[in-house]
Formats: sequence, C-alpha cells, structure tokens
Amino acid sequence: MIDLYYWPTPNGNKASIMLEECGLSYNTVAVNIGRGEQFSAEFLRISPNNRIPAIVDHEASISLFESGAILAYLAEKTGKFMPEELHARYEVMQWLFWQMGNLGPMAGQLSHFVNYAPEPVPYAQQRYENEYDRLLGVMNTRLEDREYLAGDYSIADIASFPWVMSYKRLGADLDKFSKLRRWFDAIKARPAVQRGADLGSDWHRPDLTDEEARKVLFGQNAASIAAAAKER
Ligand SMILES: N[C@@H](CCC(=O)N[C@@H](CS)C(=O)NCC(=O)O)C(=O)O
Repeated sequence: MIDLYYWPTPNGNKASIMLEECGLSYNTVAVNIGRGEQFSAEFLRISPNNRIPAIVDHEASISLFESGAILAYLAEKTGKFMPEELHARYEVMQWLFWQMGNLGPMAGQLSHFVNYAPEPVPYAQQRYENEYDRLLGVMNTRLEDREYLAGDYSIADIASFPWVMSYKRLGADLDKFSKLRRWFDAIKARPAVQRGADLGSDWHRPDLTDEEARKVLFGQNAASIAAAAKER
C-alpha cells in the first residue's frame, strides 16, 4: 500500500493523477497546508522541505518527496508512462525536468502575485505573466508535430498538466495556443486524470487567503519554519 501525503493543489495533483493512471491502490493522508500540518514531525521526516506531495511505499520501504521524483519512481515501479529505451527515456526525463524547473516554479510565482499578494506588484506580476506565457508557447511549439511532449503520453505530460489546468486562475488565454489546447483537452478527457484532479475537491479547504493561512504560507524563512516545526 502507498500513503499519499496530499493537499488538492497542482503539485499534489501530479501525484494523485499518476497513482490513478497506474491503477495503484493508495491511502490519502490530508496535509492541510493552510493550517500548518506540513510542519508536523511525522511529515517533515518524509518531506524535509515542508511541501506536499510526498509518498511512502510500504511494500518497498521507501519514502519520497518532490513530485518529479515521485512520478519517476511510480513510473519505474509500474513500468508505465516512461519508456525503457535510453533515448526515449531521456526525452521524457528532460521534459519532466523542464516542468520541474520552469513551468511549475514560474506558474507558482505567478499564482502568488495574481492571487495572494497583499497589494498589486506590477513588475513582479508582469515578469511571471511573461514567463508563464513564454512557457505555454514553448509547449505549443513542441506539440506542433507530436501528440504529447515526449513521444507517447508520459510522466512529462502528467507533470505539466496541472499547471496548465490552472490557466484561467492565472489569467492566461489557452485559445491562443491551438496545439496546447488540443493536448490539454485530450489529457483532461482521461478518466484517471479526472479522478486524480478531483481528489480532495470536496474537502473543506480553508481559503489560502485567510489570515491564518497567509501567516503559515507566506513569508516563510529559516527561523519561521524552525518555530513552526517546534510548535507541532
Ligand atoms: N517542487 C515541489 C513543490 C511542492 C510545493 O510547492 N507544494 C506546495 C503546494 S502546491 C506546498 O506544499 N506548500 C506548503 C508550504 O508552502 O508550506 C514539488 O514539485 O513537489
């Protein structure tokens, strides 16, 4: 059995979608990041960066944090969504790393300035709007002559999908990118993706802009996370 430490967010969805796609049975452990549960000693042992998602695969006695590592592990465990042949595998790996180092962080920062900044910061917002737009453009060009980012549907697509799914909240216009729109619609139609993206959608989620959540999530530094961990 696999324990999935999870909260319904784009990075959390990468792991829930992959578990659903692989048909693995898993037990969901809610980590309410708006209430500081990412600082519990139990969770920090598994995820020292105080971020979801994380998994524990009891069968293999392994625990993992970082969504990219989780995707690669589950792909290796099941033999699904990552080819074995060297060139094809590294085609997938480079797009997986591209997502982890580019699309995820830039969209995350854009989300911060669009949805959570206490006052408008036009320079920062513009900077991340441009980056998100640029990255959607990179995907669109990549998808001009292929259905998926790296050959067949793979963990590179699973990693990228949730951060494209947020496009409306991030103020982007997907219809500008016809190939990306085709890719997005195809992935969105997959039943496993729907189940994974739906996980936790009916939970009572605190608004991440409420005062308590803002205190927990925004303005973290070395001293504040050490104090938060001590409190738990
Ligand atoms: N690079 C990490 C990012 C994970 C991440 O940023 N998770 C957010 C939710 S999307 C989180 O747990 N935030 C809790 C916090 O900021 O304390 C990954 O891909 O797993």
